[in-house]
Amino acid sequence: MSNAYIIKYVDSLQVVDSRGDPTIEVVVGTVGGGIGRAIAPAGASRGKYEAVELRDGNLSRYKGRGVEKAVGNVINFIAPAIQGLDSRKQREIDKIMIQVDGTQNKEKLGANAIIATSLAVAKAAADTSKIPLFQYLGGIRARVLPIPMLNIINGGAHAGNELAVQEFMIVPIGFDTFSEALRAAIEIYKELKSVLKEKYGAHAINVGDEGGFAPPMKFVKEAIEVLLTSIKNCGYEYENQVKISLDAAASQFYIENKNIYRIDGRDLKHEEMLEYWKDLVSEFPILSIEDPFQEGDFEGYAKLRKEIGDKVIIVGDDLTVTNTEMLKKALHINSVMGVIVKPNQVGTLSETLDFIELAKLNGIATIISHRSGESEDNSIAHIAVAVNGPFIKTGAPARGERTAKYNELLRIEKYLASESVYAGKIYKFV
Ligand code: 2PG
Ligand code: MG
Repeated sequence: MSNAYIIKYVDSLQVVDSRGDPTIEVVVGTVGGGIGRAIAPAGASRGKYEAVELRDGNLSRYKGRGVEKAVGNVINFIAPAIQGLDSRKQREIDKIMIQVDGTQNKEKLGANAIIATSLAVAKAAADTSKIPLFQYLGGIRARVLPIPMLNIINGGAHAGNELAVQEFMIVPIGFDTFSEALRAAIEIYKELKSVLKEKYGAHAINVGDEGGFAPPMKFVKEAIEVLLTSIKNCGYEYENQVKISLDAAASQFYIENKNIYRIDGRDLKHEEMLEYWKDLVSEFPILSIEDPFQEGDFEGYAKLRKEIGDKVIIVGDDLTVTNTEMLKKALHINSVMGVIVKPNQVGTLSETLDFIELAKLNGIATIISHRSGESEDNSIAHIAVAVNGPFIKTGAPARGERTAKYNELLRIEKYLASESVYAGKIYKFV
């Protein structure tokens, strides 16, 4: 039994994320000299049932957005509880943090403190073994490079425009390798810039939180049409090569006291919203729609799935919040065909992997995902390959915090060489 994996120290500090907000970094070191470093991301369109991101609330510093309490929690409570343990005992370590926290939603220590530690522990163990994180997590099975969903037009809570739908993504499915798929996406992203500039003027090429353009548009169809034009101008086919995915993030344009959805300058009742999605799907080559209704509406998702599930993947994000209990509820009434996986929504790596396992066992597609507030941390690229895809969503192919993930996937593909498989080649699309 080697001592090399024993956790020697756990340290933490406040760093800054891609939106200019403070966030927490945790560093874990093992006796064998392994080092793991992880940074918590942060969402803007957060689900109601996500684990709690602890912020200081001290308005005289960082307008209340500081995470010094979370940093203190790592140093004062988490470090003493896990130092001296074997870093490979991920489940045990995650359980200890859950116990030390003692709340349902990790509000005491903060899910940001816990997830950064949980990921740093895994990275420290991988580093001690001198193998990449994806192999440490996935072993010899890990070899499928995920299909990227690239958000190249930003709306909703991520942009200063009038688009109700939050994300308009291109999905390069019909390619032989991840790098070729990414190449196509990059070409389309650059083409979109020209198309937007020509049609709407220079101010249309400003970007939103995830690196996609945030043009002054109001209508969902308008955004889809410029995407299709850009795909076509690049010489790609949109039925078999590059598809479109949407994240409606509908809770953001749902007006609860009136029970309506405000989209495209109209107020739609539930039934009308359902018809809206049906029409859109019959008109455009849409691969998936994430959060088409507000987050409490498990039945609404199920109804839509029944109507259009033979054509598109209905995806839960705010609905399922990387939480196995929520996914069980969704499975029970057939609400979703795909789920977003965000480690910080639940707060530990082992709970994230359990969620992925539950989804996979039930034939639900997993989309490992970034948050709108990100950093150079590339853990999700490794998790996506560790669990063999099928999808990853991590923004536009631009801005360092987004390219950190794409670049890591390029490195992993090169590392795996002929062992690697692109998920687009083996995934069966609806
Ligand atoms: C989403 C995410 C990531 P946020 O809704 O899927 O794109 O946004 O991190 O703001 O919740
Ligand atoms: Mg979402």
